[in-house]
Amino acid sequence: MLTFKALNPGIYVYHCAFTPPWHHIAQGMYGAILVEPKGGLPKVDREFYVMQSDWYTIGANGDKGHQMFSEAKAAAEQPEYFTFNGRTDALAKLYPLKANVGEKIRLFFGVGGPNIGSNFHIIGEIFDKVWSGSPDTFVSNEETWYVPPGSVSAFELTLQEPGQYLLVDHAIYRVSKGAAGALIVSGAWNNDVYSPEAAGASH
Ligand SMILES: [Cu+2]
Repeated sequence: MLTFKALNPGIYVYHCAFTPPWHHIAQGMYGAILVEPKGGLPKVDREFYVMQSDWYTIGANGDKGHQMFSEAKAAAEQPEYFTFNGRTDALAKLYPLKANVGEKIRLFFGVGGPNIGSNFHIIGEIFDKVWSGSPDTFVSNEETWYVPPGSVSAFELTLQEPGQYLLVDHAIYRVSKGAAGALIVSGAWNNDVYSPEAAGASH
């Protein structure tokens, strides 16, 4: 058994350090750990955890069947796939994030890597607050925020309109390799904010 005192409030990456750690990290052996300040973080309506990864297979993107790991592609930093939460379709199709118009959302977005940081962005939204490190120090009104490998940042936002919002790495060709997810927001359309109503907006 192991015990430790979490002394520094923030949101962090943990990962396996077994030799060689880069190989274990490349297999997805990491996660996010939240250390709340005394008394906890301010309450929000929804919290989500998303982690981006880059994957190196001997086969090309889209090849079927079991894919062996390519040490050469990993060393060259040429991934075949990017994923949010472990699969290219995890948030895009299988488990989209869901919220309602007007809710306060806190989204923790991290990068396990092993190699490639993310330029995190939600298409159609400005983040109210972004913080890396202490929750006491934050930036307001950001649209894209760099999250390096081995780090997690927190994104606080409220959606004013219903619809399907796309989470992406804004190094945008990575979307074609899987760096995409969906946030589906339900509620009434507000013509005051955006008009006319977007086609396909959900109610
Ligand atoms: Cu490991």
